[in-house]
Amino acid sequence: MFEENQLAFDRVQLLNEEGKINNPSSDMPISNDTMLHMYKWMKKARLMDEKLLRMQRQGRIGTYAPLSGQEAAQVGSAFALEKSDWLCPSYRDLAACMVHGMPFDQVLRYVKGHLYGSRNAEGLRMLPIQIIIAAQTLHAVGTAFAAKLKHEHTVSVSYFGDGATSQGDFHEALNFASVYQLPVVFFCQNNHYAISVPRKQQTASNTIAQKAIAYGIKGVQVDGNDLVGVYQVMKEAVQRARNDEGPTLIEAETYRLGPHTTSDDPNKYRSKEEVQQWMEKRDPIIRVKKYLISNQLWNEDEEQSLVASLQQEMDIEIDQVEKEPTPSLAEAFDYVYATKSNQLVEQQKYVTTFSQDKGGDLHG
Ligand SMILES: Cc1ncc(C[n+]2csc(CCOP(=O)(O)OP(=O)(O)O)c2C)c(N)n1
Repeated sequence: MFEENQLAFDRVQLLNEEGKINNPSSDMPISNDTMLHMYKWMKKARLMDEKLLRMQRQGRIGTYAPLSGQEAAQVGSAFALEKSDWLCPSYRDLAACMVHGMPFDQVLRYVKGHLYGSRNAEGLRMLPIQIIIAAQTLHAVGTAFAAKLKHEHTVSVSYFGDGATSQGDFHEALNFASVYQLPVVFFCQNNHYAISVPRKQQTASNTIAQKAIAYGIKGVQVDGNDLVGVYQVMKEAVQRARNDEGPTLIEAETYRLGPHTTSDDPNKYRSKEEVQQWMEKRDPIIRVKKYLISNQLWNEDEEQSLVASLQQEMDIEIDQVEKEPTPSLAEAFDYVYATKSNQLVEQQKYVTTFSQDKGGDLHG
């Protein structure tokens, strides 16, 4: 008979809230240079998030799902991947997508709802950003299964939230990956809410990591706001997968500072005090900055010039993407299937004729 307390998990944390390493005598898994590089990515992600939120309010992009608060989880984990690994993201994982190689101008097309916003550059091993909750857990299993059959040493990573663990897809994915010992890392960002449903109402299990036990795979719980801890557990999980030692479920405990999307008001389902606590004490960016400053690797002048140059870079790219012409409606039929069905050919013909009747303008 299993008791709940037999499933206790140690929560990995290397860099604490004060920006100090918990066990300074142990080897740091990241060099100082890499840490600074990762910090710049986290900063870029935060600034991008704030910018996109403002752009949504101005009606320049569509519904947006902010990632602020989850930068350590996304940047730390994506840094542990090789470019040849597969990334299967959800709508909130734009920082992980960018670290893996999605350029900012493509992020802009995606958030604008541009027809080609989900078309990845040649060679980028990233599946289209998933809105259907937990579907990407199965997609990662699919790419990992293919890699195994082809004897490729690539790993597939699925990014999803705590809410996704209530979907059947999640359980099917863990089961299949475990039975076939596939090279997959299931990376759950437990940000404590699925829209307005709190983690406690999502599952009665003590942790999400413990769900791994039922599937016979390794489970790890990590402080998701600790860049160094996340990197370390992810690196180990990726290595295990690459060595044919099977899948891992990682629970990165983090917090979404903003709304679920630009369509909801989080004040309706959580207290200001709770948010404030996470912002002041556990912000993943502040913690890394403290570490860098106290180790003389960074200072306020450098911070200011980084912010200014990132803002400028983003503004230039936003301006360019906003000037791009809107694709025609007829093009929307071109990439649905490799070979168009008769019905699609017909519809495309109709749309093209209709648009010519209207002088090429379908929007007027
Ligand atoms: C299959 C499916 N059911 C419901 C929805 C509606 N929906 C959109 S986001 C969301 C909550 C997801 O929460 P979680 O998995 O914790 O991810 P988070 O948004 O916190 O990153 C739901 C239920 C959906 N997109 N897909």
